[in-house]
Parts: sequence; C-alpha cells; structure tokens
Amino acid sequence: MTLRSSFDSRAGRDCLHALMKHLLFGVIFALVSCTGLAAMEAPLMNVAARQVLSLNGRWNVIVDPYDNGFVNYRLDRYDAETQPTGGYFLDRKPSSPSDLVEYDFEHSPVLNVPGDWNSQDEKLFYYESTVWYRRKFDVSPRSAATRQFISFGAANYEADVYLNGRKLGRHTGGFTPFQFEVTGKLHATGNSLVVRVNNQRRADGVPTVNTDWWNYGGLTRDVALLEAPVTCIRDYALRLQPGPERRVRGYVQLDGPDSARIVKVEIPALQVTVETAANPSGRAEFEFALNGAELWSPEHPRLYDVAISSAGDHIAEKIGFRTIETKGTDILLNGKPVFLRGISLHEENPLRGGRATTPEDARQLLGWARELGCNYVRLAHYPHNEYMARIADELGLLIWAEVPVYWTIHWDDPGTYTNAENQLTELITRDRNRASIIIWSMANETPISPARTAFLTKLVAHARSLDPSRLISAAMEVHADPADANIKIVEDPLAEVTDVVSFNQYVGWYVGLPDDCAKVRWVVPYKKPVLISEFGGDALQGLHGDRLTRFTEEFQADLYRKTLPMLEKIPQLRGMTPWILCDFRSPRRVLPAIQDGWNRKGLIGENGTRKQAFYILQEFYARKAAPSPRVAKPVELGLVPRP
Ligand code: GCB
Repeated sequence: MTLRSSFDSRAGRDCLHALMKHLLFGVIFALVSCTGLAAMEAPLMNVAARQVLSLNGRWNVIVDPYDNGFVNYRLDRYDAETQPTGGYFLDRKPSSPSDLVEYDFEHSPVLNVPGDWNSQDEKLFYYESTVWYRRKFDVSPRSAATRQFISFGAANYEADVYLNGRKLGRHTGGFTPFQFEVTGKLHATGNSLVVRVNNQRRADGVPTVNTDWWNYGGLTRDVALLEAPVTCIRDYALRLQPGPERRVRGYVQLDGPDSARIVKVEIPALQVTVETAANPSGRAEFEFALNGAELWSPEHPRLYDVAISSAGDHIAEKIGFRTIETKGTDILLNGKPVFLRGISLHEENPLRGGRATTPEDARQLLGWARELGCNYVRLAHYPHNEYMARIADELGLLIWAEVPVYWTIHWDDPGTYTNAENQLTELITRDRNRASIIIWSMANETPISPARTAFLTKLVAHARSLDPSRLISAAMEVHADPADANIKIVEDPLAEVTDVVSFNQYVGWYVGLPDDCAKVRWVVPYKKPVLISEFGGDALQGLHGDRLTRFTEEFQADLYRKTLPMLEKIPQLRGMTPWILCDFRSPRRVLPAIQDGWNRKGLIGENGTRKQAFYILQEFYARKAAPSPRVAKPVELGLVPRP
C-alpha cells in the first residue's frame, strides 16, 4: 500500500488530522506566547455560564482626541509589529522622579462599563475619537488545567486591547462580542487591562459615515474574565427540524489539544440523553427525537434546561425548540401560519438617553413591545446586546436581527465585505440557540447596483452556511412607477435570494400626506411572504394640533390610521415593524423645539409617555391577534381614548 492510499482511508486521514492539530496547536501556542498577540478566534459562546470575574464597573479613562497614545508625532504606531509591548498609555509608573511619564490613569476620571461615554459626560456627548480605558484587577491563582479569556460584549467601533503592557489584539465592529485568550498572562494581583476604544466613523466601515442614529462610543457592553478547561466546549447548536417527526439535529464544537472526546447532551425534563464522539477536529454531531416536548411560541415560550458536557467541561443553557419556514406566501411557525405583529427598536434607553445595556433595559423595551400587542420585534440596525434575545426567549417575542450594512457602504471594497461578514458571523455565533430569532437581516435600504447585489448575495450565502435553520431577509426599498406615482413597485434582485421580501415605505411622511395612502396600488411580484420593515412619521409627544399639522400626535395617529389599511392591500402581507417604538437620538434631526437631536418617530416619547399612534397600532394588533372571523371585517381604525 502506498503512503497516499493509506491516508485516503478515513482512519488514516483522521490520524493525520489529529497529529497536525496537536502540532498546529503547539505552534500557535508558541507563537502566541512569544509575540504576545493572542489569536482571536470565534468566542466561547454562553459567556454567562463561564464568567469567573465581572470586569464591569468604574474604569479610569483618558480622553485622547488626537490619538496621541496610539501614534507618535510622526504618526508611527506605538504598537507596530516592531514594538510588541504596545501603545503609549499602557499604565507605566515613573520609576524615578526624573522619568518622564505624561499621563496617570490612577488620577484620571472614571466612566462606567458597560456604558457609552456620550451619555455619561456632557463633554463627550458628540465625541468621536479615542478614549483609553483602564481597569485593574486581581484574580486568585488559576489551575493549570484551565484557560482564561477576557470577554467583551462589544466596543464601538474599534478596540485595541492590552494586558499588563502587552497587546492582545484588535477588534473591529461596534456591536458584536470578542474575546482574547489570556492563559498564562495573568498575575495574582494588579493586572492592568487597557483598552483603546475609537469610534471615528469611517467611509469604508460597517456602518459607514452616515446613519440616522447616535454614534455612541465606548465599552458599551459587559466585560468579564472567563474560564474554561484546556479542552472546552466552544460552540454548539440544537435545531428542531421542520416536519412531524420532531427531530433535533445539532453539533458541539470542542476546542483544545485533546478534542476527540465523548460529548453528552441532556434535557432532563424530556428524558433526553445523547452521547456522541467528537471527530479529531472536535466536532460532535447528533440527532434525537423530541418526544412529548412543548414547542416554543410567543403564546407559550417554553424553554428547556439543556446540559452539554464533555470530560471536564459542562455548560448549562435554556433552549426553546421551534421551527420557522416559509411556504408560498406564508411564514410558518411550528408549521402554522403566523402574522408578525412587530415594532422596530434601537438599542437605546430613551429615559436615560444612552445605549440600553442591562437586562433591566431589555425588559423595559421588550415589555413596552408586549404592551403594544407585539409578538415580534425588529432589532434595528445592528446587533443588539445578548440580553435582548435571551429575554425575548423568555417573554415570547420573535426577532428580526440585523447587521449594520446600512445605506451606502463601500460595495466594491473587499475589506468592507470581510468586515460585514465578520460582524454577521459574530452575531450568528452568539445567538444561534435563541428560539426568538427567526430572521437574519443582511442590510437596510441599500441602493440597487450590481456591486451591492453581489455583496449582499454573498452575505446571504454566508448566513445560510452558518445557519440553515432561519429565514433571511433585508429591508429593501420601494419605487414609484414613473408613469403613476401612486403605483408602488418593489422590485429588487436581492428579493430573489431572500426568503422574505421586506421593505421600508414612508407614504404619508416623506412621500405625500396620509390621505395619499388611499390611492396607493402595490406591485410586489414575488410569491414570498412580505414584511413591512418600516413606516411612520415624527410626532413630538404632547404636541397637539389638527391631523394635517406635521409633528403633532394627531398627524402621526392619522398616518397610522391610513397606513394600516393601505398595507393590508398587499396580498402577501405577513407582518410589519413600524418605525419605531421609542424616540431615539440622532444628530441628523436638528429642528429646534421639535426634534432637538431626536428622531421623533417613536410611539413612545423620550419621557416614556405613549403617543396617540401607540393606541392605534395597539388596537390593530389586538384585532390581528384575535381568532380570525369567518368573514373578514373591513378594517376600521378609530382613535382609542387614552386610559
Ligand atoms: C429609514 C431608516 C431609518 C431612519 C428612518 C427615518 O428608512 O431605515 O434608520 O431612522 O428611515 O426616520 O427616516
């Protein structure tokens, strides 16, 4: 037998693979130790299950508008390859009185983490540049059988991370999690974690320079030290397959030098115990029947305790099982048609005027959506924090989750594509076990061109390769027929590759007046479900006038009253997410005494008070939720008196 044919056999290949993996792990480990740069891999999922130390709290900060801690006066980077010890503001102490050190974290101001800097310090409200964060921490000696990771929920937009004076690495993208392995780099006391966070908008970034939301900078989500065994569970997915057999398929991905292990998946309440061997790459695939399970739905958001273990490692999760698919123009949840009664939201707490960061913030936003009668939310326009999807799992809200491919980004730039794809990967990896998430959205209002469609089609294929179990969409645009402005046409080559056709439309606000809604005729030539991803108009809460006076609650209420029947004329209509639950900050919105830096399309004002349109939509949703009568009643939308 030739050497070649022996490795053509499966056992031989596996054996070679295992050997290569051990060697590779050794080489990477050696490289990492000697360069000081930690490899940034896909993060360990389910951070809460692994946390040993929260690094949330008060961090010292240096505001550095000229990035002087990062580049010298010739614009050379302090952390260039040739100087692996990192940037300038690395928490150095003067060793003698003659030593020149022109900064001092110890006596610098503090900011809370998680949190954006804009809402914590008036001087930083419009700030778009670098802030250096420093946090000291002690950690009891860790066992040699474990690995440690520093985990960031998100940092907007770019983060350079340094531990004890040495660079760990960089992350780009403001809304997704990242981790650095720090095994062997921690001291028992006095660890210094320094992060340069820069939120400058970039033309080639994702998003690009122009958006309609506030560019909150900082360590906006939780920071923690995690611990896991040397060979640990990195990633896993459990997916209920469509069909009456109720079979769950999934995998567990181990990570570490000794990956060929037995993996066990247990769901005690359903008497499920599955054991399966991981292949030499650490991947264990399994399938089992879900007998007697209650499926997850908005009406019954049943979550099961799932335990995943593999010699030495153990992860606990709460997972709901449901299916989502399309059939013709219907969206089927657990095999049954569903109408998505939704609302769009930004990740912002309007009462505080900053990023929504905590579980309490998530409960408030999602609680308002529930009060409105929603079974669905659009988390616009970027990945929201992990609590949102976990709490939606608990509350029974379906989710459209999105990446910030917004308006006009650099479609021809391969770096921009890689950045978008990376953000999508990090979002899907984090949330792939959330029953609430049913749609991955690729983009919002992107102008049709060959380069844009090629970019987004590639992104769709990537999303499907990572997660074949959910629907794909994007918020597209509507165009008026040049011959008759009342004919609204939705035609976009992207709609050929998405599962659901979604579009934003603003008849009655940016286009004409609410009375024009009655004249609209639709051309949506796709045999696919249609979701209206946005409609709406601004109203200042408490401003009253007649229904034709812009920015009054009456105008906005009238717009909702006229828009809903107009949308119901689309035969494939299967849901909507009007724009938007709450007023949100946006630097584009400059009208004095009305906008004052807020987009006022919220159904809830900045003080938490519901506007009239809130009740119009609430009434519509109550009717949609009721069991449908045999003969459909024409939609009549009255103004419901405020309670
Ligand atoms: C849109 C955008 C959204 C804006 C909204 C508006 O189409 O998708 O980000 O905030 O319109 O208020 O104009």
